[in-house]
Amino acid sequence: MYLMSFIATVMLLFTSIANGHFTVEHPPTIGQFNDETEGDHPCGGYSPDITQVSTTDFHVDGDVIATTLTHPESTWLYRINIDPTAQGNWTQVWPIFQQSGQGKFCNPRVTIPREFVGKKGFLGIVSHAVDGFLYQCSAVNFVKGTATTPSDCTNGSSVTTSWISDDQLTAKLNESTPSSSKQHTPNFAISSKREAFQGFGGMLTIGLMVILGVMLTV
Ligand SMILES: *[C@@H]1O[C@H](CO)[C@@H](O)[C@H](O)[C@H]1NC(C)=O
Ligand SMILES: *[C@@H]1O[C@H](CO)[C@@H](O)[C@H](O)[C@H]1NC(C)=O
Ligand SMILES: *[C@@H]1O[C@H](CO)[C@@H](O)[C@H](O)[C@H]1NC(C)=O
Ligand SMILES: [Cu+2]
Repeated sequence: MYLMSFIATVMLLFTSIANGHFTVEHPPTIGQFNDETEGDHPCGGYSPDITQVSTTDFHVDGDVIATTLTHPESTWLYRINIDPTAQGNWTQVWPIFQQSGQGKFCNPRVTIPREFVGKKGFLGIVSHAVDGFLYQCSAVNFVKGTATTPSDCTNGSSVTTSWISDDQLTAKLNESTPSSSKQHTPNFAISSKREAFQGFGGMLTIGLMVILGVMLTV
């Protein structure tokens, strides 16, 4: 009985640590999704070139941003720029907000200043969660009008949101260089810890903990 619940607890712990960070359903992101480099500014480990990527139309009077969060909580920044390599000079396009609860969050009415119509650029989504900052980018073509909301634009049943301020996220509007500096170090440390946990080290730790559990219960 004790053993069963102990093992269940260990497995639960393992599952929560092995989870990814977040993904974007809409608009489509650029570059291969990589969980390990999602903390790399500006696009999660992908160095974009607007001349090399295909763009998705994004309607300035209202369009959809849909994400799936695999952390229990995150604050979010939506930002755009028209730099060919997505460096700096970002414009914020939605107030920073906090999501509580894992799962899908679909925002069907993100608006963009009309001066961007006819321009190609990037929509960047930044998550500030328990293991630091995480990034994804979509390459977009800003067009007039309002998008129709797709039927899969839904919110997870346990997801709630609230307005919040987050100075560190706001500072990301001015960040231009890829974060190879000290700022990235805490992120890296956590991500390598997670990697180790997922690998052999993790199995060994869990094995030892289970053995310990057996010894404690008999
Ligand atoms: C920053 O972006 C805005 C709008 O995208 C543009 O008008 C402005 O010239 C840019 N500034 C710099 C320094 O590139
Ligand atoms: C998701 O929830 C937000 C508010 O938290 C709401 O503005 C939005 O419309 C919801 N999305 C859908 C698809 O209902
Ligand atoms: C971005 O940098 C400019 C110039 O250095 C500064 O005036 C502005 O306040 C900064 N914005 C944010 C959001 O940090
Ligand atoms: Cu994460």
